[in-house]
Amino acid sequence: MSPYPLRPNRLPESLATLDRCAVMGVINVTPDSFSDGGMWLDPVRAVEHGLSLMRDGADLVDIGGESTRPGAQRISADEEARRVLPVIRDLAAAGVPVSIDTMRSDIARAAVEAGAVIVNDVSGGLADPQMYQTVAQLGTVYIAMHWRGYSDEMESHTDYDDVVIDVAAELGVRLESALKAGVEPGRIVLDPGLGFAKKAHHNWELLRGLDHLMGLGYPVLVGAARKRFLGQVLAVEGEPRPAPERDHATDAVSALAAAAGAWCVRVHAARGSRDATEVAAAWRRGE
Ligand code: PMM
Repeated sequence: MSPYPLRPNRLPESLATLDRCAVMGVINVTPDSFSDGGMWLDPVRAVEHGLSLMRDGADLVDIGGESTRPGAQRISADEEARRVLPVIRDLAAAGVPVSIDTMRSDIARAAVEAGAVIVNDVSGGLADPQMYQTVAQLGTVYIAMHWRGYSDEMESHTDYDDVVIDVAAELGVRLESALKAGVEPGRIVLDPGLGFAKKAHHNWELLRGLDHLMGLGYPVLVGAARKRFLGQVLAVEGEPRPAPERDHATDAVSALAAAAGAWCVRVHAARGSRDATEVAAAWRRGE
C-alpha cells in the first residue's frame, strides 16, 4: 500500500505536494444549509470564515450557494452567483485554494474565472448536460458525487440491491460520460455522496466499502461532516445528537477515511480533522 493517497493532477502546489489526506473546509453561503445555514450569507463574514478554516488547518475551502439539505428547494442561477462569486474572488485573491460546490456549469465557469481551482458537483454531472464539456474546457479538477435526484425528491430514491456495488456502478457510468466529453481522467475525483439518497445504514456500508469505490482507480472524497447518520449513531434515548455537536464524530470518520486511503475529507470544522489526517498519515507511513 502506498503511504500517500491517490490524488488528482494539476492541483495547486500546496495540495499537489501534500503527503496526507487533504482537509476541505466548507462554507455554505446559504440561509438554509443544515449545519451552518445563515451563518455565512454576508460575504465579509464568509471570507473571514474561510481564512479562519485555513488557519485551523484546512488545505482548501469549498464554497456553495445552494443548500442540498433533504427537502431543499432550488434557487436561481443569478442568486447562486450573487452569493458565491464575491467570496470566491476574495479568498482566491488571498491565496486560498477554492472549490466551487455547484451543479450548474455556468456557475462553475464563473467561479473558475473568479479564481476557483476545483469544481465540486454533487450531481456528478446529472443536473446539467453542459457540465462535463465545461469542466473539460476549464481544465480544473472535477469532483463527481453519487446522486440520484434533487434534494426535494432524493429521499424517495433509496432503493439499492447492494449500496456499495450500486453506487460504484452508477459512478462508473458518470465517469464514462465525463471521459467521453473530454474530462481528463487524472482530474476526476469520486465521492460516494453520503446522505444523498442514502439511509443511515447505506452511509455506513459505503464507508466500510470505501475500498470497492477506490478500486475504480480514482481519488476519493468523503463528505460525512455533521450529517444525520452521525447524529443517529450518537443518539441518547432515541434523540439524535444535534448537528453542531457532531464534530468529534466527523473527526473520527476523517481519521478512518484517511487511513482507508481517501484523498480528501470535507468538513465544517478543520482542526480536529486536520489532526486526524496527520495521525492517519503517520500511521500509514509507520514512522
Ligand atoms: N455534502 C454536502 C454538500 N456538498 N459535496 C461533496 N463532494 N460531498 C458531499 O458529501 C457533500 C457536498 C451537504 O452537506 P453540507 O450542507 O454540510 O455542505
